[in-house]
Amino acid sequence: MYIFVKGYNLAKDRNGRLINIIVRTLRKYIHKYGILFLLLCLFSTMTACESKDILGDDEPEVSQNATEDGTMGSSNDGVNTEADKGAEQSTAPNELEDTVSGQDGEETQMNEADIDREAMMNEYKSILKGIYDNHIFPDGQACDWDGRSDVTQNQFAVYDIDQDTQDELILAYTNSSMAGMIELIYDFDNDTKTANEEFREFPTLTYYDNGIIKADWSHNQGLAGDFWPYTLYQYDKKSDSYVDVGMVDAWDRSLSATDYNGDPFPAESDTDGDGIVYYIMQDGEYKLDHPIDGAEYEQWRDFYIGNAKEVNIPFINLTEENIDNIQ
Ligand SMILES: [Ca+2]
Ligand SMILES: [Ca+2]
Repeated sequence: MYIFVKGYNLAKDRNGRLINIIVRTLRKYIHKYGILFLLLCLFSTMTACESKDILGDDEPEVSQNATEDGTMGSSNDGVNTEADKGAEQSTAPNELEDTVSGQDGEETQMNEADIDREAMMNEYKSILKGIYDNHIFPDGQACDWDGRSDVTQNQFAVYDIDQDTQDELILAYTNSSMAGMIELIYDFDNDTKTANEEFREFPTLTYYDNGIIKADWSHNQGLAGDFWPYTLYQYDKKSDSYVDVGMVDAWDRSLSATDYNGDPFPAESDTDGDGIVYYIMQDGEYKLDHPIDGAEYEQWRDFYIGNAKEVNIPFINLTEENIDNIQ
């Protein structure tokens, strides 16, 4: 056997002289043990070579399996090295990012594909023409138009203000009496192919990039001094509309020591002693019965506005040409 192995190894060196020796040796063994033994040797050699090839093909897969279950690295007799582990850690987040971005791309694509943009623009144009030509809002309410004033001084924008990837129609009807001034946001319902009113307020609004709208009141009750009362609205994805999250008013003692009912300034609530207290009303009812001080008010305000940035809506005038050009 030793001679056979030795002969085989030497044969690999393609040394013709030794091949002859091997052939002679094989003949000797064939004569002695028969053809069966020779076939057994050849089969063993071939099987060994085949196994090596299969292992070579499978190596990446084995490595991958080891990284996936996270257990083979420690139980694989050091085959899975620290370098391998490092490679796992560096590839896993990329795979995750790819997956996430792939989903995002798919979602965005689906949204874009789902929205009937032409129907949306036709609906928005119809609303704008109704106001421009007939001076009527989509809900049937007449615009506060005196028959003379320039309707093109009102403004509109097609803009995704609530960041739901779909453009809204924002209309600022301001060329009217104060009572008739209004700002409206319409959103397009792709299922019904109609526009829905998403928001309406007096047009002294500040839009923020986090879905908050600060709506300054058209009037001041008179006790707040430099502070102007307002209502905060927050975009609610579920209802696809803006929800009133609270209105705020204040009382500046330097303007009046008593309110309209004759009640005195709530000095006990003015802990910082600056002569101003605030009222946050979250149930929609105007009621000055729970004064709070500046720190608490600012905490509430910052919760909603914080570092959010103001959004400048790209308003354009309500002209026939501008209406026709939206797309
Ligand atoms: Ca939107
Ligand atoms: Ca105070």
